[in-house]
Amino acid sequence: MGAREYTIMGRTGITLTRFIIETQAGHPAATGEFSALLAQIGLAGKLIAHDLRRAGLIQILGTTGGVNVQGEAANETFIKVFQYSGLVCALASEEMEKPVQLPENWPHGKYMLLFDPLDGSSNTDVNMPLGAIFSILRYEGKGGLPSAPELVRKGTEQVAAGYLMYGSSTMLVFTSGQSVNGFTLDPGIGEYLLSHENIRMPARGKVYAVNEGNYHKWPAGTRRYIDHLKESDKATGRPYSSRYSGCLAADVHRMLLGGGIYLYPGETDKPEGKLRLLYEANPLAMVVEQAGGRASTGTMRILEVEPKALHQRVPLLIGSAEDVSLAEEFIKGKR
Ligand code: FDP
Repeated sequence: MGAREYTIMGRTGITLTRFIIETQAGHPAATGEFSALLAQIGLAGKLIAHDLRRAGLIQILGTTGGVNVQGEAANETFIKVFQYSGLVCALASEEMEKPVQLPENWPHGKYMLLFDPLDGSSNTDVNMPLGAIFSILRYEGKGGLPSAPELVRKGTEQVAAGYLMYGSSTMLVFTSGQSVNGFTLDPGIGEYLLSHENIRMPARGKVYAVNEGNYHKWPAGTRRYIDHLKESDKATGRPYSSRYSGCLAADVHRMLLGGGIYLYPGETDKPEGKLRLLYEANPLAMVVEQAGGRASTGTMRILEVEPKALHQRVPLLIGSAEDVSLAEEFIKGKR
C-alpha cells in the first residue's frame, strides 16, 4: 500500500503512540526517526504542562522566579528532551539568539527542530492559556551538523509543524503535510488521545483576534478591515466577535476549530510586527493551510516568504481562507 492511499479513518480515541505507529506503517520507507521525534515533542509537552500546573504555586511556595522563569524552564525542557536524543541535527529556539550547540560526537538524526518553547508567556502569571510552537525541517547536507544559516529555510520546506496548547486541557496538534490532527492529554493515564481527527477549518468565521490597543499604529488598510468587521450586516455575519487571549497558539487554535481570523499586523514603529517567521508564523501557516485555511503577510503567502535571518519578524494574518482573503483586499487598498 502506497503512502498516498493510506488514511486513518474513524480512529477518535486512539493514543498518539498508536497513531504514530499506524501512520508509519503507511510509509514503508520510513525509518521511524520522524515518529520518535513526534513522540518526544509529546513528552516535552507533558513535562512542561506538569510544570505549568504548579506555576501559580511558585510564589506561594517561596521559589524564586525571575522574569519569564517559566519560558526559560520550558526552553530547558525542550533542550533536555532533544539534545542527546539522537533524533535531530539542529535545535533552535525563539528564546535563544543562536541554535543550541549539539554534541559533535553523538548520534544525530536528519531533522532540524525550531521551536517557540512558551508562547504567550505573559499569560503564566494570570493562569491563562499558554502554548509551544514547532517547525520540523529535513537536513539534506552530507554528514556533519548544519550551520546556523542552513536553518533559515522557507516555510514551504517544512516537513511537519504543530503546536502544544496548555489550556483547560493540554493538546498536541500537528500536521506532517497530509492532514491536521489534534490529541488531548488524558492526565489520568499520561497519554495523548486523538480527539480532533482531520481538522478542517470553516471557509469563514465570526471571530477576530488582534491586539486592538495598537489600532492607531496599524496601516490604514488594517484599520479599515477591523472597522468593517465591527459594522452590522446580517448577510455577512457582521459584526464579528472579538477574542484575544495573548497566546498566539491558543488564538489560532480557536480559529482552526471554529473559523475566523487572527492578525498581528505591522505597526508604524515596527513594520514587521512582532511575530517570528521561522518559530511562529511558518509552523502555524503550515497547520492552517493543511486544514483549508490561509496565512498571509497581507500581501503574500507566509510560506513563500524568503527568510533572511533566524529571528526575522513578519506581519501575520491567519485563519479562515475567505476572511484572510478579504483582509488582504483591504490591506492592498482594493476596498
Ligand atoms: P508572548 O510575547 O507573550 O510570548 O509570541 C509572541 C506573543 O506572546 C504571542 O503568543 C501573542 O499572540 C503575542 O505575542 C501577544 O503580543 P501583544 O502583547 O503585543 O498582544
